[in-house]
Amino acid sequence: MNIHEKYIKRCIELAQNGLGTTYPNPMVGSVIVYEGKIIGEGWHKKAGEPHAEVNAVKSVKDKSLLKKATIYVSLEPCSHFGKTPPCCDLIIANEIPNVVVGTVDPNEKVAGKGILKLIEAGANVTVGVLEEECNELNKRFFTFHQKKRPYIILKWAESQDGFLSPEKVSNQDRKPIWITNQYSRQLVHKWRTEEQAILVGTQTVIDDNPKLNARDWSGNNPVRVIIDRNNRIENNSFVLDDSAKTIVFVNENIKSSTENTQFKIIDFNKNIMPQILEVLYQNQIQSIIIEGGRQTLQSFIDENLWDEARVFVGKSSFLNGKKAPIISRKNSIKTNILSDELIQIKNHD
Ligand code: AOF
Ligand code: ZN
Repeated sequence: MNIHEKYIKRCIELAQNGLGTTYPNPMVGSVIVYEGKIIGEGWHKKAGEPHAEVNAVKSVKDKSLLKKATIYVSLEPCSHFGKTPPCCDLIIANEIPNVVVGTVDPNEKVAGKGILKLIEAGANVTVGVLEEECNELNKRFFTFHQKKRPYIILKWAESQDGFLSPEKVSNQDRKPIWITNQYSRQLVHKWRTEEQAILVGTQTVIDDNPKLNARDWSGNNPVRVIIDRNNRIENNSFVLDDSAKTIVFVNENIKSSTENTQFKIIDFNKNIMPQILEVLYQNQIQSIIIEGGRQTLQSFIDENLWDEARVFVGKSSFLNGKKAPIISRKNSIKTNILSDELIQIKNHD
């Protein structure tokens, strides 16, 4: 690892402090180095608040050193007036001579203009250090801007023998049947705080009556997204309790929207995937975790509309029941959470 990589790696570490709180902004970290020592550090904490570079510059005690320093940023410094002024202007105003950038900002408002502005102002700019890692850091933000849809994570739990649930016994309590252990379940709640939205289909609401919030981990609740073509979910379902922002896709508006619960009509005679993703994109939702059931998950797989799958395999066998979705398991990494196995699959298409 060379010197530039060492400091960009530190930028990535700093940026990660913002996981789950920077939406719709990316996670960004910045360090300022003078004579081989870090003299300032900062990261972007929350949309509307100062960018990483601003916090890094602010943290430098002796501002006169900036004129001889190098600023490292995991993402290209911005060139536009958004909720905050351009970071390029700050770098230029402080006469920081050297700028090292991890990766180019995919946001059309920036997209190379920041780098150009710095070069035109006479800065010595290096671009593309640990580029892949910097892109991975903001996989949600990059997917949103480049593919004009949220980053899609599929999640399910299956039995040893590949079932999502056992043969239907009467489940009058509408409670989920647990396949995984409590540690895996807590991890799922952590994941919910990391994504902007969570989606399930009608059958999952009818069978399990899930709350779809993050109870076992502190952080933001995701926006709940429900596909309920024929308005079949009951009014007393937890997902309609108005306790979190909720979008319900229906073919006909028979329930009225409230401030938190919005019913949106889409055309179920056409492919619903692009319509749903367009509404999510328009709502600035950069990432979504799809938590079932089989039909919903399989539709995303069949349309190749997914970026990652996280599959838990529990220790019990059901012998029969509802089959788990079918997905190619190449590019997968396996880990163990006590008795559960977690298979993480990346879609490289
Ligand atoms: C940076 N450093 O730390 C971040 C950047 O509305 P604003 O002013 O907060 O601008 C948001 C946009 O700025 C965001 O979409 C992305 O392009 C860039 N984010 N840029 O120089 C940062 N968070
Ligand atoms: Zn900025």
